[in-house]
Amino acid sequence: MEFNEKTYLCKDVYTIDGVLNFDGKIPIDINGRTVSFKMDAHFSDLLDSECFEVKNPGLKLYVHYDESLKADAYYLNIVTDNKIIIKAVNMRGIRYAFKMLNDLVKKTSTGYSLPIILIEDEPSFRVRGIVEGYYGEPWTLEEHLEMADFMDQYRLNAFMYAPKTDPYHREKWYEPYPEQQFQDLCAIKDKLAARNIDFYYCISPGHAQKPKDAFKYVGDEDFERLFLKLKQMIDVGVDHFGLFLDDIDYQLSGDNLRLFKRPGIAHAHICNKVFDFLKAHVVEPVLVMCPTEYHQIGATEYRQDLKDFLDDEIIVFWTGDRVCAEVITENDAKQTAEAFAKPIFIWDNFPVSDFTYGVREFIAPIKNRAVNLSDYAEGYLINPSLHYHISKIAMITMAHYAWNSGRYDYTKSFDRALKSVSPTFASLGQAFFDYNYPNVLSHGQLLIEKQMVEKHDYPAIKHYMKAVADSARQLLKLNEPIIEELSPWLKRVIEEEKWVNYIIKAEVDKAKLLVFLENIKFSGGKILDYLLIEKKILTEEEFTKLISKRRGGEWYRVFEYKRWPNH
Ligand code: LOG
Repeated sequence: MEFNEKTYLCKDVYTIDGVLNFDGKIPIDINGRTVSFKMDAHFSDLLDSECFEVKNPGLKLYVHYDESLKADAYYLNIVTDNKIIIKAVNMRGIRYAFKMLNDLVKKTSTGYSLPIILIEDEPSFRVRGIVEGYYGEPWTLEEHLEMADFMDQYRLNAFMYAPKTDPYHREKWYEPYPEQQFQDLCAIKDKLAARNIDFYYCISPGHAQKPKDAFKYVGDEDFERLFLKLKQMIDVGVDHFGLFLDDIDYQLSGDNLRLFKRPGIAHAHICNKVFDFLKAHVVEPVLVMCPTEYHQIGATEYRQDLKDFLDDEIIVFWTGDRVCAEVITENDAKQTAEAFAKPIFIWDNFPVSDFTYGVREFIAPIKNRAVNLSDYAEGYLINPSLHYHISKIAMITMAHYAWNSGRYDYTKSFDRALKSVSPTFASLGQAFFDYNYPNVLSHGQLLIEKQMVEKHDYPAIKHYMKAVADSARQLLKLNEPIIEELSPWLKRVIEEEKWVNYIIKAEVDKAKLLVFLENIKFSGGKILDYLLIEKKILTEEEFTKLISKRRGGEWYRVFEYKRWPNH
């Protein structure tokens, strides 16, 4: 057996090309006395009842506690003499081992079979997950509940609830959640807990419209309001927290300035005080803070203050260079980890699309992250877009990277992510996905598109755009939630093909074109933009207003333009 669908991201897999065959379901005997995870005796619930049945006699299954393993790692050995041995150090590791065991089963003509195999698997990043930290409507309750299963499937173990537009997270941080919203959060937390996924309750108290409303680091008044809010969550069992101080005006004034002098000192103070409060109420609480300076590389005065004054156990977020990092190199991570001298988590701003104001959605894999970032960062989380189903594509790829950065292959991972919707979705959509691909991490096919226009290769352009529009038309016929989210972009490229053809035939009705360009959905492809420039169809002002402004500046492009300017 080679690395297949199931095992391709495992750290080490050993097989001897043999299989154990069973007539009917695979009988499993979970031997109580060898289970050293006695407190979690419900392992049979983790077996796929389609293909396994718990009975004696059967394959003897041993589950051992092994403290030499990393958190979430597992060891799964299926051996010839009817034994299955699982080792792990925590419940998640066991969970992943059982999942792999289920995945390894093959249906045969008379029953099921299992390969003779040894898997030693462990994650690159200790913490892997989602930080729902974008500007825009939070995902719905249904989406959050489905997300728990999704995260379980892809071995993501941390979910941070922090949508900027949830008023109780940021704007009205001091007001307790209304009953219904609180119940919804509890439902999300409970479902995640049932799948051994940590729910982080995050709060962003630094945001204020006017300086007079700024958080009062001096005195107890604001701390009491903050603690009351945290207590609401502590009381229902939450033990992971986030204190987010990103995107705030961090200049101190009044008493805050007099007492604390610099924002880094004030921020260390609020975090330490919150952490002390948590420690007084929760067993082993976890606190992650997002500093205001989250995207620089290396040391700054503010970071030096966090290094000097922040409790060493508080974890610090970093987004990589320039918010949406086109590239995160080992050196960037090393310098930043040293600057904080605290454990760091990476907040990867992909596939978040809030900065495009609804213009773009990104369907592309995570790439350009050094293979050994986990040497410097303990956690790797991504900030998705407000479209849950669209975000799942990039999230699958990030889950692959976070589990095994060394074996991560973004092309392969992207292909698998697209196929996770359905193989039909992946194949019918190919031309559309290629066209839409350009994003903060990649130019996609833009160079090819530009060359086609420069060479006036109109047959090639027509052929290219027809494939894109056909692909979009096919996708629109599918009945998937992701299609509903994508449909404005699919419809846009279908129309775009028409305009490309009008331009090639020199049959442009400019008034109608201007109406069409009022549509603010843009794909990544730029054939139409290039043709509009080439044929001088729009005035400069029109082009700026209708196209460039909406597409936005390419401020995140650090790779060619900023970091290596001489290339
Ligand atoms: C915000 C984030 C937003 C993202 C992308 C962080 C730490 N904070 O520039 O809420 O979704 O950029 O627009 C951000 O990234 N600030």
